[in-house]
Amino acid sequence: MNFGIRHKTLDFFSLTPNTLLTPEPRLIETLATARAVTVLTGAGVSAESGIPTFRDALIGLWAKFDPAALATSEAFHRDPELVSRWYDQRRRRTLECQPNDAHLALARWQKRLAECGRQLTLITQNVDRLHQRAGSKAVIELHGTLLVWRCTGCQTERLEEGGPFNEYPPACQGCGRPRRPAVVWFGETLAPEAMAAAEAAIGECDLFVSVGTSAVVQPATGLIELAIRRGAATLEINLDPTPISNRVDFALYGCAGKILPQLV
Ligand code: BV8
Ligand code: ZN
Repeated sequence: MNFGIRHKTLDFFSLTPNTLLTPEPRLIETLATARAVTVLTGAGVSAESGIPTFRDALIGLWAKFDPAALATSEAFHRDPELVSRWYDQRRRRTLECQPNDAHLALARWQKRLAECGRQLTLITQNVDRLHQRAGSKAVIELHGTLLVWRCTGCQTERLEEGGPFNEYPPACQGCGRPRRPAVVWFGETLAPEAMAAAEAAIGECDLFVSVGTSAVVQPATGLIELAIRRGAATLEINLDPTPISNRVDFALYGCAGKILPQLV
């Protein structure tokens, strides 16, 4: 669906609880008629659940580390205890958090579209599984998840939803080798099946929505470029403008937890 010249509604406003969203009629029309919606989320969609965005993921004692430096297999091999402690602290914090109104609105939207023979595919860069806990189905996790840990030896994976490990890094019960979080580190390639599913969803959507991402990390950001090139209608919902803000058809700025429930 192409609107000829790309209209840009840069509504810079911060939604307070009682501010009603007044998006332009063409956005309402696009939302109401879209047959196949593909949504890509980033850390900003989990911010209102109390999970720091990736840029702020280093709070307290981690403040002295650069996240991209810790989120690498080199860092894990250099200091497996430090890196596994950082990830386990994020895992346990994630388990204490609840899905917020943005997660719940996306799950409701997906359910509502399915009930009338349309579809919403959710692709996430997040590793917290809050979309799934909010009820979203068939979530494509581009960067894996903190909640599954994988043996570096026999590759056995196990869902970890309990308390702290008794040693760092935790050892594999089968072969004794160290286990790591089943996330995609910087410098590691994304799971081919996740990328293929994401590219297919972008290929068939008539509306693409980017929510809560700084649109910097590759190849996830490449998916946004693909949606723009394909001519799907494109909407960005974010706290701040990003490198894609002047290329999308519609842009709404504010908290996803306030904007999404009103849109849906
Ligand atoms: C790869 C798991 C092949 C780990 C993560 C091409 C060009 C340039 C660089 C590269 C390139 N190709 C590869 C690279 C290198 C690298 C990369 O992209 N670097 C970046 C920094 C430039 N990519 C890779 O290494 C990828 N692998 O391509 O393999 C290869 C290999 C080697 C060399 C070349 C190619 C792997 C990338 C995956 C890394 N793993 N996560 C972990 O979590 O610890 S990514 C990690 O960062 C997070 O998962 C998250 O996805 C990402 C951060 O991005 P965002 O989600 O956008 O979060 P961010 O904090 O940045 O932004 C939050 C946004 O929300 C903000 O804009 C804010 O305004 C907004 N917000 C805040 N609150 C709210 C809100 N919005 C709405 N409401 C709110 N309340
Ligand atoms: Zn093992």
